[in-house]
Amino acid sequence: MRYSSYLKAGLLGAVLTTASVVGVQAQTSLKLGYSLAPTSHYGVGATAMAEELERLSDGAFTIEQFPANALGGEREMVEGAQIGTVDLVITSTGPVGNFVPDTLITDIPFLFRDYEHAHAVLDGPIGQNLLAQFPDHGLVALAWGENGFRNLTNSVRPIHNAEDTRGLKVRTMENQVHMQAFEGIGVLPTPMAFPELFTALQQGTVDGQENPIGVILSANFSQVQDHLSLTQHVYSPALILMSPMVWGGLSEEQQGWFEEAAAAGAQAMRAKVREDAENGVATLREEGMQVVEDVDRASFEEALQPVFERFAERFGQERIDEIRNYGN
Ligand code: EAX
Repeated sequence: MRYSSYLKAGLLGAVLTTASVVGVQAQTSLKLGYSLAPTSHYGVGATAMAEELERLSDGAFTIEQFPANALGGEREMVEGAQIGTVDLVITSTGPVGNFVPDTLITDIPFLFRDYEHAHAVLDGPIGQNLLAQFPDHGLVALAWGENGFRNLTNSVRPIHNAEDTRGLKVRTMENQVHMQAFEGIGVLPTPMAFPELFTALQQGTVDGQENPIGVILSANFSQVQDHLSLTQHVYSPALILMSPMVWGGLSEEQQGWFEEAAAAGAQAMRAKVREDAENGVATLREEGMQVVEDVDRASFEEALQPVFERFAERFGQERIDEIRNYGN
């Protein structure tokens, strides 16, 4: 009896000691990089993810944010995740097709009708199968986030239809699908990393660029671009990526926390993208931009027909239609 209670007390002591030691050792801070300001949709998503992770892990994991390209452009951050110098990245799919080629299908213009359609595809089997491919390319994809529908801005003239874009020099992301599409409608595509873009617009190295309203706001492009056209020519997904170096060292339970926290981050990101898309145009007008709301989007789709044929050869018409018609 005596011996057993002694044993119990001893065991309890041991358990408590172990618990407190583990608690101290497991307090890990992870570096998360993204290209926009903390107030942007990426910042809102990062904060929601960090809060949920801290809650789920009882403070064992914290996230330190590196906004505004502090860890480099998106391509560099993804490379950093591969080699383990960056733990977590929120990135557009811009450069991701250079790492996981199958994701390029999601960058096809006029593929997604609206936000609901995009969410259904990405959260459903098609999107989840794409996320499952990342480990084969030295990356872990925790969730699809969101950047939003992209709109064209420029400093030369108001754009009402595809014809108006002819001969403009437009910065594109470092993305083969986007470059081919712009070339197809007679634009001179100039691929460039996002951190160089503001200066390139300011100095006139390029005439224009295209991005979701939230990015145009966050990056202060109204200071260097006079015209905005609500072309909504392509949906721009984002991804929450993790370094396999960190992922591989986690228990299954811990990995689950990261997935759950990333899902919460993605939801918050989507909500902020929507808010900016709805309210941001008025702000950009106040900041002096001339806005063309009534864009002839059909003219862009028509001009893109030859490019769509090339995409069909590359990705398979069936796979493209599967996304296009999803949920119909
Ligand atoms: O991810 O490079 C781009 O235009 C992206 O849309 C931007 O960095 C936000």
